[in-house]
Amino acid sequence: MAPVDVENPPVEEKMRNLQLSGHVGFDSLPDQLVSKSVQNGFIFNIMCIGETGLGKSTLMDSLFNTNFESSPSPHTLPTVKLKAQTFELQESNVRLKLTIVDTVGYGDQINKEDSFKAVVDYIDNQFENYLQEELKIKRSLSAYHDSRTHVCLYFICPTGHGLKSIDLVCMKKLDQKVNIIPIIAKADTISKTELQKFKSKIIAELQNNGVNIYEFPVDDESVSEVNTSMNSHIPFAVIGSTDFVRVGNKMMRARQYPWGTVQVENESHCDFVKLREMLIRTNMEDMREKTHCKHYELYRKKRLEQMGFSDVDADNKPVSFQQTFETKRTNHLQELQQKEDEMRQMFVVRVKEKESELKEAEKDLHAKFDRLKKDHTDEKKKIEEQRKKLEDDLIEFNRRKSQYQQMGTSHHTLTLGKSKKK
Ligand SMILES: Nc1nc2c(ncn2[C@@H]2O[C@H](COP(=O)(O)OP(=O)(O)O)[C@@H](O)[C@H]2O)c(=O)[nH]1
Ligand SMILES: [Mg+2]
Repeated sequence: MAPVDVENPPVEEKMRNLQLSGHVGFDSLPDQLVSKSVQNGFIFNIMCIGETGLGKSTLMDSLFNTNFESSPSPHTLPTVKLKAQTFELQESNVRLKLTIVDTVGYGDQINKEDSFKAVVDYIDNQFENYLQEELKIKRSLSAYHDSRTHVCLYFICPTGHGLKSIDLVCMKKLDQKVNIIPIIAKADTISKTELQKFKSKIIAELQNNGVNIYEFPVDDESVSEVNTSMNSHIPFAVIGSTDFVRVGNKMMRARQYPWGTVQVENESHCDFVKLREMLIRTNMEDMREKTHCKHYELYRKKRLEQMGFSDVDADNKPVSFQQTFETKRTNHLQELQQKEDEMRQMFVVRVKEKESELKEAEKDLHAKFDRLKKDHTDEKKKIEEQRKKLEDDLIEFNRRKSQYQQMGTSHHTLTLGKSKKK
């Protein structure tokens, strides 16, 4: 058989089925994948949304059968804060980097209108961080700590009445961003018949308000049966506990009351085991995949469109990233050029204005100078005249003086006589 040119396959040739004459070995591909994944370890990020004291921390301890050592949060916080804690867990040879995000202060404010805002911002920020890493020239996605939220456990208060408006608003805001699994918290506080009604009411309310919650996938044959049945149990009614009681010869997580004991892992007591199976054993990978392929994809699309990128141009013709970039670059350069021209024109206008201003000022100065000069000449002339007059006066005075002196010597007696008369 002629070798197939892998890089330039003939376009019109259809895929053909060939029988192998012997064992080649690519049936080990799944094993290679498993071994690689085990080596890298896994990342899973859970967000717990629910009012303070609904048992979020206790449930996390119960789910992962450990003690995450969280301190109870007060009811007095002015705003909702997101607190993320990351833990390295290991079960046999599989390592799991688990991040638990807690919504501290959720529902504790008098005005609960903006409670969801901090949560939405947190989820968007994690998407943004991933997008920025993806857009880097030198990416290191394999070493990158992916903090995108894979699942959001929404803790519903076991009132028996239905959802609160804060629940509906928050879930509606999040349903395009994250896989939401609603759960009824502290399910030991609600009776069995009430619970069933409560569950149906919650589902009806979610449907009526168009809230899309996460559904366990039913397209994979190996899990479709169990997932279909589990989908009908949502919202799971769960119980958490940090206390253990001896059942037979095993220590079991349970809550003890004066009238009896509820076991966390007893399926006739609550849905805890169902939640654990679905969340960790069966669908963790699906949630990771949906986060990447559905929710992140949507975020990425919106953000790139915001930045002005698109797969098609105004005429609906496909454009490449490169083309868009080139167009943007040309537009930008044109804009710059235009701005520069504008600035140059403005400069010229300004210079002209300044020039005429200066000319005006020069003219004024000249006029002032001429005026001053004229004043000065006038003044000088006046003074000159005065001086001349003074000189004339002086000459006249001197003349008169000498005249008087002469007269004084010739009419001496007369002068004396006159003075005697006085
Ligand atoms: N009745 C009942 N109480 C619970 C349950 N889970 C937790 N609690 C109790 O609720 C209180 C608050 O729990 P915590 O996990 O700190 O709530 P968080 O503020 O949501 O993290 C503690 O006293 C827990 O013992 C439950 O399933 N049922
Ligand atoms: Mg807590």
